[in-house]
Amino acid sequence: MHFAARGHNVVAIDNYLRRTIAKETDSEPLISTPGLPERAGLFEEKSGHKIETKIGDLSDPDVMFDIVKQSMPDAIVHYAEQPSGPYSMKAFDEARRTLQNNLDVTFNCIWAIKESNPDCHLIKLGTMGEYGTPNIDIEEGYITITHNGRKHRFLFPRAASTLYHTTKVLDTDLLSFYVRTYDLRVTDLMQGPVYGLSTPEADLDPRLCPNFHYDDIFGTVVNRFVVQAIAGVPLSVYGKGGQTRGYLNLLDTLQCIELAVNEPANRQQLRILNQFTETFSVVDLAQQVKSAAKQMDIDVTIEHQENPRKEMEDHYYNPVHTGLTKLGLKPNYLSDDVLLGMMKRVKAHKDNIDTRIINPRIRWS
Ligand code: USQ
Repeated sequence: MHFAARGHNVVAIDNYLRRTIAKETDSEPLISTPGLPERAGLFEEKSGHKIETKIGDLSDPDVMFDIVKQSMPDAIVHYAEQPSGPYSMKAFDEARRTLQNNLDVTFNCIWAIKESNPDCHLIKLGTMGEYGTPNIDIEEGYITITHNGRKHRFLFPRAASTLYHTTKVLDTDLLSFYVRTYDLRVTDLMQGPVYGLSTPEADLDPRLCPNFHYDDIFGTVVNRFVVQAIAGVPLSVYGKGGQTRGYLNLLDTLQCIELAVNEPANRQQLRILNQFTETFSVVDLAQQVKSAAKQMDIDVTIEHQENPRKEMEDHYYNPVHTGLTKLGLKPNYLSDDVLLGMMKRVKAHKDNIDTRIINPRIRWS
């Protein structure tokens, strides 16, 4: 919708994998939305902008090759991955589905571009979680190492903490290999946890709302805390809450993708951009949600729960994020006003909140 509203010709393809998993795991979003063709129709009615839609599974090479050949895009935004860390840690079937889907789609996409549209710029959604939480500054994709008196530039070391994040590490290696070998144009966006449910296009009609999850499987922590505040349940800080991540507003996600599309990567090297606007710890986030909720006369409690994940709860975290700023990113930071806006919107759908899907149902061990 963001690109169509800016005059681009957009083709969107989906196989409803996330929707299917959400149904299978009782993790329905707060606001239910119609399928892709219905949403595109609604958007056209409201805005006058057309989006062509297709339902198909891009992990099937025929589907991928056909759509790339038919539409010959200038850019492909690849969002077609199973995006939940907890889901990928559930059991063998979920792990296998995540690994196969994510790597197959990336692999097919690379080959479709290489074979039929080598000028196409691929924008691949990676994750800041690829880097993990090392005890040194995190660079933007690459690091120069001096060893025995000689220097070389390498991909920054990766150490993910879920299988899902590990599939993105593997994607990065695949992309790096194919860019080096076949001179493709690829940008890998290392995105942090996203929050928000409002964009100018999505706000045209409630049925155009982005997927807003608050469950333990698909819900990211800011969205979860906002819903927990409205539902009157304690904010679920996992462990000590010193886990620090780089966050960004949904509006900034859209800006970043647009900036990447408008200035394509060159062919010599995989372009890696760290995509977040600010860092904070889970405890600091919980405090901010608590104080914003007070302005709505909601008294929030914060509860440190046993951490279902295996991750550092107290660590150094200093990632570089200058690439997107240089391309023109204007951040929308997490202010009390942003939180209040989210809370008001969630409050209007309070009756939909199912408190049974808030507590962690999946543990790493
Ligand atoms: N956390 C809590 N309480 C909660 C939920 C989460 O303390 O109720 C903590 C987690 O333990 C973690 C941090 O908050 O330390 C962030 O968790 P999250 O669930 O918001 O994000 P994560 O699982 O890391 O994954 C999300 C998206 C994923 C994306 C990633 C970016 O689901 O698709 O890749 O954010 S990043 O985290 O930078 O890798």
